[in-house]
Amino acid sequence: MTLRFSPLRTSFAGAAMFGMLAAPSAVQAQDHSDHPAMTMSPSMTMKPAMAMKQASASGPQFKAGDLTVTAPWSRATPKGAKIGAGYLTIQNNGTAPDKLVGVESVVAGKTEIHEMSMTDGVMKMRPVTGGVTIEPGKSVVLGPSGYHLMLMDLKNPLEQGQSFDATLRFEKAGPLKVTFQVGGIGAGSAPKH
Ligand SMILES: [Cu+2]
Repeated sequence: MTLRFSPLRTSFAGAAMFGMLAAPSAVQAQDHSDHPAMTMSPSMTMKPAMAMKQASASGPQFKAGDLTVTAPWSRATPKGAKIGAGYLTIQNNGTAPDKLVGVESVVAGKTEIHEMSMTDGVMKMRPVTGGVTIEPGKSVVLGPSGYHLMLMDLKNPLEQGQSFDATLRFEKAGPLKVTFQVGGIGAGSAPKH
């Protein structure tokens, strides 16, 4: 099995228009060398062992039941932009799978769970149907190259240094209120604290 996904060689046609282009993989690898660089996506050709590697995320933590959500973050948006994205890591410390099924935030009129995937060599994003499963004992990273929360109909631009609240909805663990920290427009990972 080969690893065909290469952020450096990817045409970010879909991503660029949403201001999600600047995700220098070198920076990400440096800051998150202990993380998988991207999340599981059925359409990516990846070794399962690599994709399921345990993440040891650092940053603010929010807990609901067996789930721990670490370091929710976002990027500043250009003036007039109506779309932003939310990233975080979800760890399932329980013995049963759970699912992220939805998210709401006061900053956005509409919010969806999206995933980035390669289609014919082009990076595209699409809404996730049926939620994102977090297997017991595993982590799922929502990041610039994989699953992410799409914040649509932004009421105001997201500004660097700002934080905002959102509620994540899990199938079993229920609602969980978290706070997102907004990094720079080109941030490749969560702002440092
Ligand atoms: Cu998206």
